[in-house]
Amino acid sequence: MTANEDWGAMASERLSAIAKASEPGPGVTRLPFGPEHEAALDLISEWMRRAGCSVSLDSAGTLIGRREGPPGAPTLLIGSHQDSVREGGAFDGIMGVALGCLALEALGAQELPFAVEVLAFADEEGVRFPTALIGPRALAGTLDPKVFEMTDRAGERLGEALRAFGGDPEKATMLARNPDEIAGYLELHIEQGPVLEAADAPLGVVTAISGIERHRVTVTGEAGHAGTVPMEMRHDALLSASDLVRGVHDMARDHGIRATVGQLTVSPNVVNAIPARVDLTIEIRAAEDAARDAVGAALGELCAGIAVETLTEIEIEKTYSQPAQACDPDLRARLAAAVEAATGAPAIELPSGATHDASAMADLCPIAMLFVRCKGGVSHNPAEEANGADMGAAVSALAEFLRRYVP
Ligand code: HGY
Ligand code: MN
Ligand code: MN
Repeated sequence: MTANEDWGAMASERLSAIAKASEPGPGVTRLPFGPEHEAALDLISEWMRRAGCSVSLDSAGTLIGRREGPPGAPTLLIGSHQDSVREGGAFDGIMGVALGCLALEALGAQELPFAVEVLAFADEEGVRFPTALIGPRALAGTLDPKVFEMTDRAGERLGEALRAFGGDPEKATMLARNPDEIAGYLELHIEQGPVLEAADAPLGVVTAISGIERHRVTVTGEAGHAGTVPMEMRHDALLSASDLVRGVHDMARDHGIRATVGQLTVSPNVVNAIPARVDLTIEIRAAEDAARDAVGAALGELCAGIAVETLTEIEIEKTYSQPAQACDPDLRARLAAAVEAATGAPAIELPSGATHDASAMADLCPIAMLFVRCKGGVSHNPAEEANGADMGAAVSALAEFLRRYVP
């Protein structure tokens, strides 16, 4: 078998080549169902063929590389997403597809007692359309056909974009796999955080994937002249929103979870008028749903208190939620043993603050994730980087997992 560093070098080479399948500008911008996705499919298809797989595109736009097993044997799914955020990195998502193919390549012609499919999902980030995970949700049978009515910034419907790409919205809702035929789902992914680097560990086995909820907030005050209204008589929407941003931060910190006010717009947004209105988003994430629920429930009270103090009105509405997903203990143990065999060191275990395709695949089958060290913990950023040696170790660990695995 080729040494770790060879697989790592091949992974680096393939990922820098596919990074060019991007819109112009810093980093990688590869959204689903556009020319960049099309270009990426050609490269991924080649990776899959070199891994001994037959290649097909399913109706939800997922590229599938299948390596047959014995008749009637279950299928082990390995995958991640081909899309990126705008001006993102070259590893998030696509690295999991590349390493999955390389691990199969590393096995050569070795027969396995199960079939394997490598899956390149079209859309995990939900950047182009206000929804995500249509590929894994189609396989899990949890896809809501209403999402095909959602539109992107240019007004194109998701269903139209998918059909133009070679998919089929109607058939996509009939892709649900039979759980009895699926052994499990493994996802290799760059950590996107600083934990492995701080522990000087190349790889980590994920314990659970955080749940998420998102809220839309509207703060209504009163526009006024910046020079004539005394401070104590103002209904300043931005002052109120600032108290809310600080309150959300402190509450999350005190509850040991993560909260982000990622979007905020002020109106009328002029230098000499008191802000009349602020629209903002609050996103909270936690590896345990109870902690997230507690903070989510307390947001209403926080808003009410601030509204009274600042003489404004605050409306808050939950717009999205996704439960935390525990990784399967048996797959985790097998992955940890394979990591130890490949690296000579016990695997670090850690939760995932980011969500993944695995979050949706958990509705179909047992899931497990293997994290690869992330330089500086930087992700969703052109500087995102996983090094060749660590990726080589991940290929060897996954190949070792496949060699040992008996479903
Ligand atoms: O938001 C997330 O955690 C993922 O990167 N889409
Ligand atoms: Mn991402
Ligand atoms: Mn990702």
